[in-house]
Amino acid sequence: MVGPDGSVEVTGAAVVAFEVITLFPEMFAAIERSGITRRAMERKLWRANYVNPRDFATDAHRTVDDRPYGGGPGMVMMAEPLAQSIASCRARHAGAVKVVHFSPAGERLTHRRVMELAGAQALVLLCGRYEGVDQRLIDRHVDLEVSLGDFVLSGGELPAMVLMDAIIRQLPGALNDANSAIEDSFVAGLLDCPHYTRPETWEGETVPDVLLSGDHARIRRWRAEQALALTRKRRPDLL
Ligand code: 9D3
Repeated sequence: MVGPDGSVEVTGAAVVAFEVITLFPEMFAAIERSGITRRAMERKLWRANYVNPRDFATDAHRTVDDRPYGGGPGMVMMAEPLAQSIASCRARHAGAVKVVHFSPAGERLTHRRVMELAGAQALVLLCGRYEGVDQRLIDRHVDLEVSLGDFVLSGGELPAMVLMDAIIRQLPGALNDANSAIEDSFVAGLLDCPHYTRPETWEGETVPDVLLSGDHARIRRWRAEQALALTRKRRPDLL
């Protein structure tokens, strides 16, 4: 509901609780402190709790990783501190929670998966570091493994924030302009048309005449043609 002061109030809407398991909780300031995600948090559309597996380590050095059985480079995250981290997350939620592990071996994240996960009440986001996580922990506790694509990152935190951002902007009331999320999903399947704003001439380049015509039917048609042409050129796989 839009109030007289332009504020957007959402009552009884879906609220997503994220339980984030990470060695670097401070990274998540990126979505808590800025932009749409910050505003959605202020509107209480989502909340996050951060669990550091180091808090469940048992030695003086608070060790959470160890050398891989069979040898090889790098270190592996130990199962027990992660199992206890997941248990502490589950304990905060009455209903079912879904455990998502971010891994280069996961399935590629898609809009379809984002929408499915946006319906969850609580998501446990397990962010790995080092070479990976002990496979027994994954087999026992993880419901879904997600990758962002075929490039190498330093850990699961940025992928977790990508998923959180994608979910949050889909929550009713997260965007001021009600049309934005609808149009996002309407055009899903096509790339967006080009956009222009003032000034009308910038460094000798003008805005396409049609956008200044005021003929909204023509503008709609032009944008659809541009979107289709760009998709054919850049992402023919979408057609
Ligand atoms: C030597 C094999 N590497 C796997 C491709 C080792 C390795 C590299 C990077 C193991 C873990 C990582 C850390 N990456 C993630 O945790 C990760 C990730 C990514 O690197 N790319 C795309 N999506 C994701 S989701 C989590």
